[in-house]
Amino acid sequence: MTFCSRRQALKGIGAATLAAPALAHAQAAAPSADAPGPLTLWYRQPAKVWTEALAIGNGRLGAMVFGGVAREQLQLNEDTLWSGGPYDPVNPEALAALPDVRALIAQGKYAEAEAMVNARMMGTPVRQMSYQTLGDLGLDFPGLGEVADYHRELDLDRAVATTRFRIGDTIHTREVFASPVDQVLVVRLSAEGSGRVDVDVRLSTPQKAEVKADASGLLSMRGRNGAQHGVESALRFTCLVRALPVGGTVEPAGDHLKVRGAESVVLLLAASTSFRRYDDVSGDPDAIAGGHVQAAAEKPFPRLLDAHLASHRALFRRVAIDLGTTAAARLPTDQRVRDSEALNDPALAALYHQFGRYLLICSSRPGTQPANLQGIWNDSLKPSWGSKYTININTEMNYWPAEPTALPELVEPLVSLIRDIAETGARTARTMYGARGWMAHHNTDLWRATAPIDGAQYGMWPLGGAWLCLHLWDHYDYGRDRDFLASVYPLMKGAAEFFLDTLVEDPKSGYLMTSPSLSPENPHPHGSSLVAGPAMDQQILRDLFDNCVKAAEILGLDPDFRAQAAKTRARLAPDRIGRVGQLQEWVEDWDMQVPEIHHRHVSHLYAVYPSGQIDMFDTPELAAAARKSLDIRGDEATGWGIGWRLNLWARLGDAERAHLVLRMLLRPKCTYPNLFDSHPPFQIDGNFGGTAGITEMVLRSRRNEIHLLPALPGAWPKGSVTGLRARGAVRVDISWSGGMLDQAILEARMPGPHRLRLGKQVMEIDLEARKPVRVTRTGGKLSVAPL
Ligand code: FUC
Repeated sequence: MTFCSRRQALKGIGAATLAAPALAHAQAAAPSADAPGPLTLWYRQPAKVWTEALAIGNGRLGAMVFGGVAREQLQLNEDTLWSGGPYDPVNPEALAALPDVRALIAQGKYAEAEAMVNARMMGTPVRQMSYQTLGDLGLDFPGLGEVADYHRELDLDRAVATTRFRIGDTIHTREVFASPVDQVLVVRLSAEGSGRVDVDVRLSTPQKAEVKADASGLLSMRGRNGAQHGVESALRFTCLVRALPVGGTVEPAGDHLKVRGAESVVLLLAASTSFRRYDDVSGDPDAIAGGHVQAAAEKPFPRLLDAHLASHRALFRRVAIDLGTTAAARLPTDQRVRDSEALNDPALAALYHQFGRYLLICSSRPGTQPANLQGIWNDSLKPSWGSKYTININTEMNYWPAEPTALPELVEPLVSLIRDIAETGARTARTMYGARGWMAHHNTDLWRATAPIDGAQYGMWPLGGAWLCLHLWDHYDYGRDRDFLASVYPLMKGAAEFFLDTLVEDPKSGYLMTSPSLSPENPHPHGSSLVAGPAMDQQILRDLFDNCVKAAEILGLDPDFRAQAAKTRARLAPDRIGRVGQLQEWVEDWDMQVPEIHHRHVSHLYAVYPSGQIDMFDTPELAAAARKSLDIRGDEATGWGIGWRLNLWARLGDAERAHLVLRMLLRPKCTYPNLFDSHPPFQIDGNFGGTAGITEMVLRSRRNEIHLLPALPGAWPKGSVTGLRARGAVRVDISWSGGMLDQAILEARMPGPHRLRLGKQVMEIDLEARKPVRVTRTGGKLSVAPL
């Protein structure tokens, strides 16, 4: 059952009968026998604030659905509506300053180096553009009577938000979805009983725009984006709404549409901007939005819904997860979050896992923009951190769940972004550093800006593009599509070439190092963040050079470059263990003297996760040092910081600590009633980090090793997961009980050798293509047999 049936609604899901305005003080939530299934977020009152509203999206169009009764609000987004227009922020003065900055760093004059970077190397402007709201669809329902049996929900399996309530003998149902097939938001308002749907349909926006309803019954909002930080406005946008009533009338009323006396009405909303590429804003938003509305209007509602469901489920249903169910699962979602520290609610972790997958499906589909700091959901013109792409952790974290939770297609927008910044970043590499290849600093935006921003202590970090390249390799490694690898290899090579040209030799050790750089965004004890060769840089570069060498070998290309990459990799500084046994964040052993010992970033632990360079089995001393560093840093952090810690504890094999940290992530401090991750305010990376971390607790895939149940906590004694992916194109299903493996099914798309690990047992196996095997424990021993 996906939402309460009509009969249940009439019986009364909630006990109280409430006048619409009184809904804000909804009844206390008791467990409900009629609670929807495990993949549904549900509530007994409308959203009062944005972080209670429910997110829908088709990758490009997004809406936050409030579920109001007399006034429904859908806050709208279109993923290319950002401020500004094409611009190049690279500061041509930077190249001349570079040797001086490097010299100051080499002399340990970090504060002076930072001042010089701020004065001579930062981007112009020193900020990037912001992702912005499109506005709101407002639905006013005049003359509604007393409301009973209110229920609203978001069914993750259908990607439909539904609000349902009774007035007298009439059940009012409002369904909203964002179709990835028809590129429209679809709203169906219906009344079953003697009542009818009367609604005034409005569009509004804080952008500069004009709204009007024409004689044909089309409501339109046309406007321009705003200028920001001296970058002029260059985008036009159009949002259109057509109302299609059954058994009623629709007529224009100046700036809105009036629907009266309908049994039901379908609203189709389309939106577009003139954005085509980061350097091309010549699109025709009227033609695009008009085309979408017109095409959708020719299809009856069931056809629109069926196409939407099929497209969504083709992705969403690839993975199922069951971590156990307790009575808490029958509570409304807001109460489960509110009481999560007291409740034993493993099903909330499973719901959170699937919610992350849902959010990725809704915010990143082939052809759309990648999921930004808020996915696609943002109600502001000036969101925190511009709701852009912070590539010193946040954008990468967004995509951590994509490969292991079987959503590889959704990485396409990130790959496209990397292609774009390889172009803009080639200019930055040349102009700022006099180097070949391409690079990006710690942020980018719709216009693919790659210069350092925000101030030296955050922005002077040249590894943003290099880290993103890990996702190119991982996409290949999980799927083993050689053509894909061939298509992205030039991007990886270009990223590596930049460092071949810019690494400097440390006069003391002879190691090659990045300079200037920093360990994001952690100030060290010498009055600055700037340094040469922080640990994370070396770790990212080891991955980049290794992956370039492997890719070139697979593709049979570039023997000279391969040799040079391998030689350079060997000259990078190794990871070091410091005086309290911690993994050093910098070349110097400064970790215990930093101003912020509990800093939210854990950059030097990149080597543990997402990379696998440091590992309990292959490098136990370094893994112990990483553990020490994580302990020193502490588990408390902002949402994404906790999300990263969750993955790290799982990788380090500490199931109970990982579970503790997951519970911290699910607290109201980090999770809003609508399950959005709090920074605060909202930042989506923690959601994705949470999904990746829960996955990491049950399946670990590193090199050719498949580690079953690597960090299974006592709180999840029985459960199952199906459809996960391991490296080497392997599908993995696992079920367990009493905290022990019952069975795992492995099915590879490519033949290949794998190492299977469960507890202390290790087994080498060869998987044949499309010949699934069953893994069991018999007499305490692993055994593998054809299925
Ligand atoms: C990084 C983090 C901040 C925030 C921002 C968007 O700079 O340090 O906490 O998440 O990105």
